[in-house]
Amino acid sequence: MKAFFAREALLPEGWARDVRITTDAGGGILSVEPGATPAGAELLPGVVIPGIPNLHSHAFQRAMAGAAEQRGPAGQDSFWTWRETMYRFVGLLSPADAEAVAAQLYAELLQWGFTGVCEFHYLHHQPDGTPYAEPAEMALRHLAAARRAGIGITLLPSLYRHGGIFGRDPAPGQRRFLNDLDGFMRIVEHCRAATAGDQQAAVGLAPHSLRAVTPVMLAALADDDGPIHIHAAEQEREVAECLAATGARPVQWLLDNAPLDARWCLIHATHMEPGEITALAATGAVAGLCPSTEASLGDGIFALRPWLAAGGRLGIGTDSHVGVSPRDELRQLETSQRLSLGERAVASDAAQPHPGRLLLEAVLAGGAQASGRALGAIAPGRRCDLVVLDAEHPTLVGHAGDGLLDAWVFSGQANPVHTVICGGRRVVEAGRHIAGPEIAAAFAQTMRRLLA
Ligand code: NGQ
Ligand code: ZN
Repeated sequence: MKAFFAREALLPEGWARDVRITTDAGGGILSVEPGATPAGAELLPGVVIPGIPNLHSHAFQRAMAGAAEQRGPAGQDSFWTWRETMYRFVGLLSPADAEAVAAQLYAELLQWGFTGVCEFHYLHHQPDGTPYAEPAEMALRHLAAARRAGIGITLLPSLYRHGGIFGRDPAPGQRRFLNDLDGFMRIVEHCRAATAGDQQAAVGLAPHSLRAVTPVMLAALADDDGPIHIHAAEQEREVAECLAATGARPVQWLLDNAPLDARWCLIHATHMEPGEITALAATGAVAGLCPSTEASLGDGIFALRPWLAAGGRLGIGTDSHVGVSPRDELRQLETSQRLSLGERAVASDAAQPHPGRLLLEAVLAGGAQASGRALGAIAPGRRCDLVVLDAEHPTLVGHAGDGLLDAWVFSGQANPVHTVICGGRRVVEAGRHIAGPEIAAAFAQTMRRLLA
């Protein structure tokens, strides 16, 4: 048994002082005692908040962050031209590359305070589409990277069969993604076997999108215990294609045809009509928001206010990894609302005037639900995932409580995360990942080759 001690920590009941947190050998929290003494405990140097779940990652895209920004030859760039670039890039990645890139990404996520990642993984096969000898090779590389970096992971093998709604032929650039249901389930089973008994890992399912699966396939996955993640309603064109093919918008189609409930996470859900917002919120499904990627790809602005008013659950992901910090995702989420509404402090209500606190608590709960793991709170039975903010850092000094969370989210560019504990293990010290240099060296080697 190990014990940590925090002078100040955010517990489910609110801010508490002199908190002693004991853990079991597997990295779960056994007890949380405010008003305790530090005797025999490791002192956490700062203000302690729960580690934040990242509910949407395509780790390999970390390697193309910043490399797909220029105007295309057709003179107009969009989500769809970015996707062409991404498909070309996909062809270059070996399993070792994928692992090196993922390890770098996961170390970065930890340094910024993400302690769990949902890896929405569809890059399954060799460049010509032939499965690897181990069909889950690429997924297992991500598991290896997560273990190396010390981050918790929810592997979400993705079912990808078609190239457009519903049942269009896939494009050559999608070859590495494709499986039939049997091939897909084999990958899921191998992921489950590799993570059995591992408290730092879980496995869910990810039908990629209504563009990639058929209604029959979706129905076959919908019995699973979850989590079940699916991209939905990210781009206007996708909404128009779904309307033309089915007579319904993507979220409405899912409401009508899939048993949406708390197992589900709809990634993006950017374009919803008011009726879709209230109906989706009522299912208990999580909206998986990826603000920096949604801005980068020109997706649109999520309707945060009506979603919150309807009691909608939400979490954040870094998706294409143009951003890698919870701070930036939360800032972008609130700031995009300000730009579109001409107001400030949109993510607030009478009970909680601080957007920093309101958004943090929302994404802890929604992110934990979407991860299918015991995350998101400093409480017995949860994973011991702790982020220690350096209260003496110039970004935070003089702030306290909810005001300190606002300062963390909305002020400056530096990173005031000092220490990160993940599954009871110290993985970031003095702002640096403990294996950072070795992980970065392997990443640099891969990047020089990929971009040469
Ligand atoms: C993805 N990314 O699966 O990586 C997608 C692009 C698609 C985002 N949507 C591919 N941000 O949706 O077809
Ligand atoms: Zn995605």
